[in-house]
Amino acid sequence: MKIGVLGGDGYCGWPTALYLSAKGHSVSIVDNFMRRQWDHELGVQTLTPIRTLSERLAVWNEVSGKKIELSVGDVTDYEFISDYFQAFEPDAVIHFAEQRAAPYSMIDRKHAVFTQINNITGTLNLLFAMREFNPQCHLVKLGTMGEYGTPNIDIEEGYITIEHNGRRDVLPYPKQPGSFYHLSKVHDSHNIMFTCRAWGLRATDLNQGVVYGTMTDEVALDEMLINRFDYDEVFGTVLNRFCVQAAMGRPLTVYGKGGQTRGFLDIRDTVRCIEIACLNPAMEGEFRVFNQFTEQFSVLDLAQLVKAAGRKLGIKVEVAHVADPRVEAEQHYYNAKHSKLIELGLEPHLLSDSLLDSLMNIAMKYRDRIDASTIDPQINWRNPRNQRSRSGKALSFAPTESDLLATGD
Ligand code: NAD
Ligand code: USQ
Repeated sequence: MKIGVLGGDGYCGWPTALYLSAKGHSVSIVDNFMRRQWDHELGVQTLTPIRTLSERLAVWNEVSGKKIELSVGDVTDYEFISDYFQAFEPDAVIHFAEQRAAPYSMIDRKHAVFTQINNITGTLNLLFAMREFNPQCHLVKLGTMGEYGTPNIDIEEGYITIEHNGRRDVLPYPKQPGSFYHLSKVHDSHNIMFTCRAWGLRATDLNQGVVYGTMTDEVALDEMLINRFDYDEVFGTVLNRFCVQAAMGRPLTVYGKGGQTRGFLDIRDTVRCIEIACLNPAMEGEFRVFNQFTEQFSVLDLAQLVKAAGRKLGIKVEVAHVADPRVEAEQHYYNAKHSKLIELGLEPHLLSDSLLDSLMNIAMKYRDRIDASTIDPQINWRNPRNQRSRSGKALSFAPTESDLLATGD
């Protein structure tokens, strides 16, 4: 298949591009390197020393004998994305290219506005480009389990059957997202669903849980292919953060009571799920939703698992309960369905002892690169105005001209 990987320089996109290329698909990456700029803006960096995208692509070409194309550009630029569709004519396009950190979207008004403009405009542009140039193309869109929030009933895969006043219908599952970032995904889902209905487009929304790990078979082929591994308060996801905190010998930052329960998956399952979605496309006019995770854990469960893994490596790990900077339920019911990808052939990599050991080993290996000042949570959901950076200076976010037009500044 000809597959476009939008956001192919990122944490999920890079290993996905390599995996699909290794499987013999013709892969083309789109990225505008915004994510590297956001790291500069916040003064944070990945634990693993990632190379420039052009260096990585040259090494992949050398070790695999396969070529991945690259188009540098912004998905929110309609001219760019239209040219891309006409030149590459993809069978499937995988859309990772969004601002994906909930804390980033909660810094202040500008970051909230930026996140929603970047994410929603990019997805809308894609939908229009598909309609105009390639209506048969299958959109594989990364959504998030966080779209559903934490309702006190089971979470279904996208739709729920409701009986009301003696009538019955299958309706989109209610959404109760917990940040401006998670809200952007809900808005995307609605736009995609509408265009499938109105224009007959085909799309799969992958409501992905929290991803952990960094290694895939392809990434492991050469140190220069190494993937990101974020651990800072903004882009670091919880299990990756806990492994780094354990390696530093500092107490694990469990927010609040730690009963927050989420779906999790190994990065190796992310890449496989994407392949499964591409190989089994949605039908014309269909808006399909898969819940993409393999196991659910509470934050406190994860902290205890990391503590046990540390003990095996001779590291004493303590668990701290820090005030929760987010507005979220700290104890709640959680039971989310996730059978559709398994039915299509996913064989999950579960969070076994050995996997946790290997995660801890990565954290130990790059321990010298850890910046301890980036760990503590400073972005507060309750007070998103007047936030200051760690240095005490105002955050140096540089909005683009279109942001300024859009926000009226
Ligand atoms: P990431 O930040 O590492 O990668 C995103 C990539 O998209 C970056 O390389 C960035 O430069 C690029 N990008 C962003 N906006 C762009 C634009 N307008 N034009 C072109 N490129 C742009 O994020 P990730 O962790 O790889 O996440 C990828 C997707 O998966 C996101 O949509 C995210 O919401 C979703 N997701 C991630 C996780 C997770 O745990 N990492 C979990 C669930 C869902
Ligand atoms: N948490 C802690 N301590 C920490 C960091 C996080 O207790 O040091 C808690 C958070 O309060 C939250 C949970 O862990 O309850 C998950 O937080 P996270 O930062 O790992 O994940 P989240 O903000 O939800 O976002 C990540 C990705 C996002 C994706 C989402 C999937 O950054 O792109 O959409 O996971 S989901 O959580 O299913 O919505």
